[in-house]
Amino acid sequence: MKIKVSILLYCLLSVLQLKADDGSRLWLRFRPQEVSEIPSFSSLKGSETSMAMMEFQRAWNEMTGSFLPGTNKFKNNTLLIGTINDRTIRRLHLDSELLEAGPEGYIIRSVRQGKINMTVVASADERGLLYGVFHLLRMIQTGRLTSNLDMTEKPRFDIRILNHWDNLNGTVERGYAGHSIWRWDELPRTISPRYREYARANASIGINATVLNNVNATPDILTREYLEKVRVIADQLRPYHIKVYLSINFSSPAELGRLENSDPLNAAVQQWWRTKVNEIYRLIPDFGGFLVKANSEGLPGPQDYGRTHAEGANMLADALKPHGGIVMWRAFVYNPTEEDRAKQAYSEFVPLDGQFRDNVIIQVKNGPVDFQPREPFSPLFGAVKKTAVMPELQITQEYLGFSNHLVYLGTQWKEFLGSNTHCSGDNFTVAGTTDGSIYPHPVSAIAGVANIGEDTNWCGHHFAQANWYAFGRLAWDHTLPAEEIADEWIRATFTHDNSFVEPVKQLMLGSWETAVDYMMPLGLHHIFAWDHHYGPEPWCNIPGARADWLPPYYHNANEVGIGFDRTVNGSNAVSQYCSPVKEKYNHIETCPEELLLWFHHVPWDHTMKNGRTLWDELCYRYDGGVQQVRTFQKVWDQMESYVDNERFLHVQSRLRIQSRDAVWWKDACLLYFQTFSGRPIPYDIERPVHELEELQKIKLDLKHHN
Ligand code: BDP
Repeated sequence: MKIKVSILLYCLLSVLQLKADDGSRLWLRFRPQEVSEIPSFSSLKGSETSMAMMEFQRAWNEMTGSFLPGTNKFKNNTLLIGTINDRTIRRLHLDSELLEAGPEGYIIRSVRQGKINMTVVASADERGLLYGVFHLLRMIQTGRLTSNLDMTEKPRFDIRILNHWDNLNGTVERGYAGHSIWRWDELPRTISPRYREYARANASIGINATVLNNVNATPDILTREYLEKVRVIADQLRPYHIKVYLSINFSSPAELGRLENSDPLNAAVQQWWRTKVNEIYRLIPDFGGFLVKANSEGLPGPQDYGRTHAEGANMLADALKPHGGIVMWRAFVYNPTEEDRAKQAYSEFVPLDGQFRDNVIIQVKNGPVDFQPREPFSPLFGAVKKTAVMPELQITQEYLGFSNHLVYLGTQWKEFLGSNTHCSGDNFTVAGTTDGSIYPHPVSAIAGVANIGEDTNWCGHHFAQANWYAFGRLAWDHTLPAEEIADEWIRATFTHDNSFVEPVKQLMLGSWETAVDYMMPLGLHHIFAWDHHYGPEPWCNIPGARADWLPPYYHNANEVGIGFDRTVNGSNAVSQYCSPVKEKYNHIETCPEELLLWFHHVPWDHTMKNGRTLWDELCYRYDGGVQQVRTFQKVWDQMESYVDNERFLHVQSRLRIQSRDAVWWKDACLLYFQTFSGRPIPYDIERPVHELEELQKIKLDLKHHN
């Protein structure tokens, strides 16, 4: 009877536990029922004050209700956590391996001393030790801890940085998870506990840097008042080894310093920056540097004074150099000229290669246009050789359904990072040309535009957390398969029960292609609604607006066909790629169908590889996307018993929105493009449920998202 009561109580408790999860703990969940198996560590040896040790004990406490006892005498199953400076670690003769792994690298190894088996986490530096401990914890969560561990890890990119597009008034540009986590109005006095939690979450996936404010920066961020606030945030993030960077406005000398201009060749301007940078480093000695959006989308820059991007970047680089700071200079530039927008960044930056200081990195978005659901890689990757280039990914889902749609981006980023540029050699992937392995530079980096806000679950959609996670994991090691990352994340975030893990993983892995299919299949791009970018508006035509901000510029639908001719007969954007990529994209027969309408204007009756006409294939792709989201709903509903109620219902309701939105996209695009193709929608696919005129009237008021 007693046993029965306790079993009942246990079941009740687990149900209650299942019910109570708001997602705020992200993937850092270590309660006994949340980890795969609690390891049989008997004691712990290491420096108690290190952050690595504290994190281990915090997790152990969550797992077992107590702390792992410290020891001076080794017992079987002792866990050793220490740096090269620890006597016990030194006795293991790992020095050369640890130095080789570098300050952020680490070793996790099972060692045997006499009759005693131990697990060792060791590093050359506290930073690596912390990453090593988080790796150990991940193995515990996901059931990968074994008794014959032998791994050495070090990050592929030196700087793994989040870009917050957060404004000083608390709004977040393209943010869909509530207000900014930086509470500028309360700082520096009030310190939100979220700052530490944010740093911890980032450190747990290897992120080591963050830009606090929007690339569309106001000069105010450099006032003393704001720098005092930045200092407090930096102090909060430092224990987790996260360095702070700031976006700056190029006109700051004129606007804040009241100088006559902000010309980078003006000695007074150069002096202003030097003084400002010195002030910053007095407050924040380990400050990382500046991120700069200049002469882009109306922002000021060196070209306002007839100077080049290199002259602008170098002026800032010179001011930062004595302190070890760097400049991340964005290549996201385009103007309403005759030149195809997709070509402009390359035309601007390739001729400047070699003119930048060695503490400047050019930050390039993954695609040549702008974070579209699918783009080919930007031709700047591989082409710029003498200057360091860093990829910029968008974690926040500006063009992928905000925080309403479930879209796992690990697959998109893998496609991009693995793209072969063929510049200078056969195996010159985007990842290889940026991580320092092919073109060595003093520093390598990768950035992700953050999807983090004040929402309890941090990212709006519970599954959007997976994209934050995947960014960190890929920045650490871009060779990790998207599938493995999804697997880890699901086990850590939800449960390690395979009946949940497998179907949910498949759903995640297919979710990006699904979104591409119901939004912009076959290389279509930039056909979303004006301004807020949510929902379809392929017809959008705002009188007086720049052509390259309007969808018809990109899809060019007419009676003949659809797509942007970027071949040698069209805008010739293909010429910016190295051979044989150039030829592959140029010929309609060899151009991957996923990018067909990106590079070609294709007749409606063009025969696709599967024998369908282009028009029919377009219809089947849109419909396929819709059907896939319906499948996601079915899969998710079957997962009810594995997930706490709160998260289950939340995801369920978002999938309903996604399903309705997918139909909206499909109907809008097919009914609109049908006005050009004049062909019927194949009769075996679902019929439209909207009228085109009705869809064209939709005007969402989503201004607050900008
Ligand atoms: C676009 C966004 C805009 C950003 C810009 C950028 O719509 O809000 O300011 O990119 O990256 O995608 O600078």
